[in-house]
Amino acid sequence: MASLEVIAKPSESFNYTENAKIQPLDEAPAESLSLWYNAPSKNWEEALPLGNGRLGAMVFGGVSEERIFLNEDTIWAGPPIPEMKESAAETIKEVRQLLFAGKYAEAQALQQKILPERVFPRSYQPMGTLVLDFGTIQEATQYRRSLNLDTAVATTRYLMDGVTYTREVFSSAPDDVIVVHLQADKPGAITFSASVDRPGDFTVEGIGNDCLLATGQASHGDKHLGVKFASILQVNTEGGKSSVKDGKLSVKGADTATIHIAASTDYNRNDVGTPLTHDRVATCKSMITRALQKTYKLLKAGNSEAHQALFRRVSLKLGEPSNRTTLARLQGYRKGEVDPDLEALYFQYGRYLLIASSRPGTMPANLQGIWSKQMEAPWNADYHININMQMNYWPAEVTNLSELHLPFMDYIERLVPSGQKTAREFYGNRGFVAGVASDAWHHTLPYGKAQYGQWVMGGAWCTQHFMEHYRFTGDQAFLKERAYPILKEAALFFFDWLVEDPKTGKLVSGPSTSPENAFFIPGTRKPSNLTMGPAMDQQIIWDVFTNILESAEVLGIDDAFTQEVEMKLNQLALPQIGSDGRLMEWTEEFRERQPGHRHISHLFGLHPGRQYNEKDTPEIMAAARKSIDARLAKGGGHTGWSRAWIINFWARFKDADKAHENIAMLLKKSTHNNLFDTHPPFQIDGNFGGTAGMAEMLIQSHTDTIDLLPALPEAWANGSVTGLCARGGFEVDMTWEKGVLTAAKLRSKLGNTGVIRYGDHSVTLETKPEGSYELLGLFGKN
Ligand code: FUC
Repeated sequence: MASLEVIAKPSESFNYTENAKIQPLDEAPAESLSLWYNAPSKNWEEALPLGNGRLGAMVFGGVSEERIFLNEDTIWAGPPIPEMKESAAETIKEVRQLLFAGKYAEAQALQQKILPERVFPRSYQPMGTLVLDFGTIQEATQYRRSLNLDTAVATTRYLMDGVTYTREVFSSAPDDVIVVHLQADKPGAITFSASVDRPGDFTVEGIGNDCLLATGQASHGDKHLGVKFASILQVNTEGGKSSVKDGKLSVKGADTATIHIAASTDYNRNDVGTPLTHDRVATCKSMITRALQKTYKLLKAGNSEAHQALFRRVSLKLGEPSNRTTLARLQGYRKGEVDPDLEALYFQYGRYLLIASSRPGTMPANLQGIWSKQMEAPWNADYHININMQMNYWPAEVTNLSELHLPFMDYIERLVPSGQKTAREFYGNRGFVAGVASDAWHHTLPYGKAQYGQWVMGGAWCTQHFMEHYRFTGDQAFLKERAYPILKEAALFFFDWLVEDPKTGKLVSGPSTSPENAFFIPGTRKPSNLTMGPAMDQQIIWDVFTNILESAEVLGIDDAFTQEVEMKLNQLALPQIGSDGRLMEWTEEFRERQPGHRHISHLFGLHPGRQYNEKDTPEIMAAARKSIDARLAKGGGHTGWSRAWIINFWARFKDADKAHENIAMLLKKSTHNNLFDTHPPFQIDGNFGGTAGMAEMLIQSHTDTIDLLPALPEAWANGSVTGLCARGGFEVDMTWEKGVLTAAKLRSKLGNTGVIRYGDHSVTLETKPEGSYELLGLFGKN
């Protein structure tokens, strides 16, 4: 099966029909950094996401009924995972000979024979759906629902029968509970029943007169028995009464009601084969007890404070806020209206989503962050590492959320033991390897069809993130204890994996694919995928090797290993420019089966790599530009994440208007009404890649220079940004008018020397730790 195939069950409906009549409140919330709507969500893709990194909620905001889809980030259906049939070491030698001899079909057929089976589905799954039934079909006026990105609270409010109802929901990081608070401006007006359901293994029982206990296990029917979980929903009322009957919780005549939701699972991230044995119910109870020690006001304040400590590090102003609903603006934008403030909102939404789906100690953000509605999510909502999961983390460092990068790196380190086993037993190599995708069960064997499965670069690509974390933070202990060791593991694999191309004597990787593209075997109309030395492989290996040499220098390491890295780097084949001037995706000038393919893998060295830039490799930059032009001319960028990647490419080309054109395409074509990215279907990588791309237009630091406003488009003529980060431990604030920088301030965290460039001006600045510098006056002075 091609990895592009999406499994969706037509029978599953996530639509909501509102039974009450709704009259909108057409007044924007006071906080302009809000998504807001004047009607309840009609479907999941209009609902508003909340999360504390672990517990996710999608709030529909209905009046006759509230629906809140709940997730917990470790709820995954379980093994079996792909299993090894036989060692590939000997076969691979033969496959390589066939590929060098141009016998592509034979090579691929042979490789296919030894690939483990794909096991599908084995999905990340929902924890359940909470339904609050208000039993009302009357008219609600002044209706508005919103998500405040600054406070991380979703609010639904309306007027009915002379009573204003307000419902607030948040997922608190400090208190580790989801909180749903209902209030009315008249006493005794709150009456509803609450139930929770899940289309899978699930039991609900009442405890006392204010609690529901829900327990279950992720699975696919009786297969893939996975993570067991418990969840407690406890309601606290002021006035009125609560009762529990037949798995339903009822509240009658209360002044306020606050539902606290806690969850605990047996997933053991440190040893995934050995589930945790703690008492999950008792854990939930103690979480609820702790939460109950705080008033609602305190819980809410704690949630917002913790969120703002991260969120407020960066501000971005690109245009004037609007009084129209987010949906009206998006609809206008889709028709061609200019709305830079909506783009700024989208940028901040990406940061909001990262804060909500990835916090130190949680699972990393998966293909859907933490928000998934289906028991069989598209691609299992897994951890695809042939671009998607990496893209999730592209905004982390530059948009000042460095610590949120950690769950990703923790996870990659947890793959290492499995990746070492795969290296040793499947490939007969040292080091560690991980391929196209993994999941909660840490499998690393290649699997499925060779066209996507036979690719050994996923883990190595992820090691780049460790190096980038170091470059931004300057954390030498991290470099020594975490970045260098994992880079070394990746390199050891390549030492044994690379072979000499008999034609050139250069070292090439293979058998491998250029994700997930196909070419026609020369002289035939037969598509094939496997080759030796596809451009992306070579560029990723270049990245790993050069990162090692750079860190070895910082750490003062010079040994047999680093010498071998240097030797192999010198012998590494690097991508060539084809007869048509494009950067070649493969070592031969094959005809591509899909010239507009969504993966633009051979431009890795441009972004997220740093191999190519105008100063050092102008010819390659020109060739890369031809490659991207050709891809776009043939319909490239048709998935959300592909479009987001293209923004980043154009930013690196410093082509501001092309970058902006692609932001517009992302928002017009690949964005749901709740601003979630759509592949289609919903996939969160495009949100993160879009945010990263916008940051890349405002600041770049992947070369030895910090570039201010390297790709400022005409559409953003006036604006300001604070708190963007640059490599070397810097933070930058900028203001510009009519496209010209009018103020720029740099804060140095580490006291490094920085070379800062704006247009044709550049300055070398010696800094002190914690020093703050106005830049504009300095340009032209040295
Ligand atoms: C990659 C892409 C697909 C999809 C999947 C989850 O393999 O090729 O488009 O995004 O990941």
